[in-house]
Amino acid sequence: LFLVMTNTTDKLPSNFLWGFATAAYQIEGSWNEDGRLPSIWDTYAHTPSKIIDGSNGDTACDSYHRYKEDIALLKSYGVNAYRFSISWSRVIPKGGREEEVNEKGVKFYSDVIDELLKNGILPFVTLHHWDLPQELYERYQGFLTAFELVPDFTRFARLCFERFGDRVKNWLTFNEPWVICALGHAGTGPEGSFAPGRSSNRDLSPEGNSDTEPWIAGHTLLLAHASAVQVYRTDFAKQQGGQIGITLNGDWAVPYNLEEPLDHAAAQRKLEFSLGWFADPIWHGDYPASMRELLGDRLPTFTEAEKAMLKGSSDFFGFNHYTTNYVKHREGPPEHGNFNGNVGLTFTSKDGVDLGPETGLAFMRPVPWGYRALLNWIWKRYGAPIYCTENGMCAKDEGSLPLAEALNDTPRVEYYKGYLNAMLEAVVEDGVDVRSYFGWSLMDNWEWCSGYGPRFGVTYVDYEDGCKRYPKESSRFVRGWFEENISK
Ligand code: PNW
Repeated sequence: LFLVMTNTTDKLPSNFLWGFATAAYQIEGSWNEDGRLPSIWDTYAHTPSKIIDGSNGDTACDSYHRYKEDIALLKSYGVNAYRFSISWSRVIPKGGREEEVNEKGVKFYSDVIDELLKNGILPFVTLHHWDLPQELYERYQGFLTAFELVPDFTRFARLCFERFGDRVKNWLTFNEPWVICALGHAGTGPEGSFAPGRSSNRDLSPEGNSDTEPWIAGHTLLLAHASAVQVYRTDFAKQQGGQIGITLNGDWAVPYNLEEPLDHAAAQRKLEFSLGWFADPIWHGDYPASMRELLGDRLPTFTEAEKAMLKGSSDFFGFNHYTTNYVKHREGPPEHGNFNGNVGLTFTSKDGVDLGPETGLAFMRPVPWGYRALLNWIWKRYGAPIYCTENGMCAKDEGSLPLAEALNDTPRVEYYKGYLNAMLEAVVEDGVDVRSYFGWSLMDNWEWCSGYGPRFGVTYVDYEDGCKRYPKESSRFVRGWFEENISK
């Protein structure tokens, strides 16, 4: 008997998951309601001069109160899945493994999950989308202290599996470790500095060491990921029948000068220092050789037992992708205090021209073919099924458009058209195993250090009018695209 799996269609498989994504701190608001305590992002946003427009997520999109409306929107968009995150300090306000559970917080997520299922929408849940309980940062500097953070995170994860795992079958441990480590522990400027805001740059932070801390934080994070996955697999996966993974962010890198071997090496290094940093330990059992070579002892080492625990610790490859950049080899000694300069990379436009047109965030240029290229790179290097968990854009100056114009969001429609077709080509022409797509984001929301200016939503949120929601043209486009491109 031969079972030959060939792609006989030019469509996505009928069980393909699609929908939109959000994160707790960016949409919920109610930062001090029903027993929630602050996370490092509350503290950071409440610190003067950290956020471009001086805003914070105190109210955000008010989704804590409006989640039913959000789910009704999702339903009207025709999605079959929704990706959201759980605020750790809402369910365990102080965060620690001995600390009390906040039942009101647990009930909130339980209600969200029930409401989704009632509407035929699969919950895809991120445990940690950057909002570390403030208490844990004060107690032991969060990700800088592995022997505390790992058991604390594991207990938080266990609580979520216990309370929600009967209904949630798709879990992500961490969202974008690279951002936590590089932007949170080696910030270089106001726009590239995220909570907890540690950096060697004393204008930005009273403490921190950008040469060592990102690698320490990343090491802790990998161990916490592996530990949570072990708990899930040992105590929950079989009865609950779910899967668990991690989501990594990666942008495609193009050698600045195609004739220059050093630029080719730099582009490869850029991918290894972003995706490979976390994916190599998870799929291959250790950090990429290029990282060890460049960082030496600054990069912590895994014991054999840790390597064994990490290897295979993700059922799938969660992937967030936004853009493509030129990368150039950087000559000279490491540029201390600058994440990329430190590893011999320069990001640069070529002769003043970038790969794509400008958007609302300086580094995000739409380059659809970069998506296809990077999906192929991941598939070739790791061979794991890929779940696209974020992709989307904010248009230049969109934040200041009047409502009627904002709803007619042609640049976003163009972006989705390009990127969705590139993903489809990766699947049907290149044979890459992609199983989900989540647009970022369900609605305009609080864009971290950039505040409320950049609008990433397929839904407009009128912050001046009680966070009223209005579907944009892009919501209809994405729906139509999937109706056309998923096999019946
Ligand atoms: C991702 N970078 O963030 C996050 O997962 C979302 O919460 C966020 O809203 C979305 O992308 C849009 O920005 C990133 O500087 C933030 O490389 C910054 C970077 C990458 C991803």
